[in-house]
Formats: sequence, C-alpha cells, structure tokens
Amino acid sequence: CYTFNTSPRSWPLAQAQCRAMGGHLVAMETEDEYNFVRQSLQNTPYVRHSWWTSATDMDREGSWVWAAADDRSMNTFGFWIENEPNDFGGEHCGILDQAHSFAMNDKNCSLKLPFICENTYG
Ligand SMILES: [Ca+2]
Ligand SMILES: [Ca+2]
Repeated sequence: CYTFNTSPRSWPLAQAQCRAMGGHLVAMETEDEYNFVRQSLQNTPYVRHSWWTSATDMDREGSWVWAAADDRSMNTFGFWIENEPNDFGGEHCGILDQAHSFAMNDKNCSLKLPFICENTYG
C-alpha cells in the first residue's frame, strides 16, 4: 500500500522515514503501478504537490534506479518529462512533477518535498 506524506522532507530524510515505517519511497516498476499512483494523486489535496519517489542516480550519474526495490532497474516508458532527467546543477533524485501531470523530473535531493512511501506488506 501507499502512504502520501504531505510534510516536506529532503529525499534522504523521506527515505529514512519510509524505512522507519517498514517500507521505502515508492518504486513504480510497471506502467500499471505508475498509472495507479498518478491516478491517486488526482485528488485534493495531493494534486497540489510534487512528490519524491525512490528514483535516484546518486550512485552513478545518469544510471537511474529505484532505491531499495527488489528490481532496481527503471523502465523507460513515458516516466520522464521531455528533456528530463537533465541533472541541472546536479540533480540525483526523482519527483512526480505536479506541473507536468506527474511525469517525472530529477531534482536536487536536499529539496524538501512531500513524499510517497510504499509498504510491500499491505
Ligand atoms: Ca543526476
Ligand atoms: Ca531536472
């Protein structure tokens, strides 16, 4: 199941908070899951925010993975906004971007944003 946390956190703190609750930042391994999460964000007040996901290239620049997922590889179907990820000024963490219908953008990991936790068990 998913938990939508509207209290803004940096990516590392968001990941730590998800882990403390027995989960991790959301990893959308399939297009179905991606569409489900996007759909869930259409409701007030979620629709007003951008959200951290577990997507990161902090281990190796340009090599995007879902942190802490069983299958870390990221598929390339339509997740990203056109011309993203662009590593603008050093961006290594992926958001669902409210300004772009929740397509993905890379952002500075220290940015404080709402975040989505995923718990495998329930
Ligand atoms: Ca990057
Ligand atoms: Ca970017």
